[in-house]
Amino acid sequence: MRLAYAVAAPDGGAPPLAWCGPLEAVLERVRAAGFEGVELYVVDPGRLDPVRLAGQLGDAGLSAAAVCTGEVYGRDRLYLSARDGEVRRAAMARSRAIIDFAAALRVPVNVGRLRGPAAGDPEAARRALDALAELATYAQGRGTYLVLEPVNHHELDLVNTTSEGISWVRQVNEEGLRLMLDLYHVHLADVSVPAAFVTAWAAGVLAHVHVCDSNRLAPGWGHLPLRDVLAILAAVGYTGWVTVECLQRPSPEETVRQAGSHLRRLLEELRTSPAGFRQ
Ligand code: LER
Ligand code: MN
Repeated sequence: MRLAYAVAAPDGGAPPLAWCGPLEAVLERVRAAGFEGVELYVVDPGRLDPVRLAGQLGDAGLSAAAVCTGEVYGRDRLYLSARDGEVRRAAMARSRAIIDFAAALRVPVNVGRLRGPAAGDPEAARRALDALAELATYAQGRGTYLVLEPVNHHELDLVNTTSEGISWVRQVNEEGLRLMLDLYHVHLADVSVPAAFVTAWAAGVLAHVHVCDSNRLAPGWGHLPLRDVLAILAAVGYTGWVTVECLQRPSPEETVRQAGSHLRRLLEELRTSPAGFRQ
């Protein structure tokens, strides 16, 4: 598995769960903290040049891991389940533009809050599923795919648990839609954190992972069973990205250092003494 850190693309967004700042300096610190990649938070792809960004990442010795779309809902309130056709069409147009951007970087696109809520509307799930099917086909045609992220019930009421996520991926049944798990949402929504990761892997759909700690701070500053999750991912042979997506508190500089050193220490323990990993 490869470690990435969430970073805001320079498009005017200010995501609370990613490092927002002058890109060159941010990338240098992310690399220095031991990360191999960045997951780019994108809200307005029209303001971005993927070729220039790819060059900046390469210069910093980093790869792009994925594109995260949470702020399309969080800031601009565009979402795929919207009853209002204009909001839905705008969400689709923005999603296609983000897929184009991600395809140029050869990375998948996260669909977390972007799918939107149901808010008591029995037709909302159908609209979101239809939109996902259309976008999955669009992504596949451009050589990439979407990763659907179950999100806890405090944020959304549509696809909260891992089994709901697996069920949606199966219903859409397109190569262009897979599943991702965010440890924070899993611990709030699922019965068992380890079982969620094992089940998603066994279903053959797990393609991306987000981590943080129980308080949404950097890994190691709370009490989530991150060690167990990494042990499971290593044991099953997961080779995808694990992105740190957390509150940038007390500062992004301290957060990235804590996240990098904690994760690298856990992975080193796992590599050198897998049998004793849980002690
Ligand atoms: C938000 O809680 C989140 O986890 C993002 O990855 C997607 O919106
Ligand atoms: Mn997430």
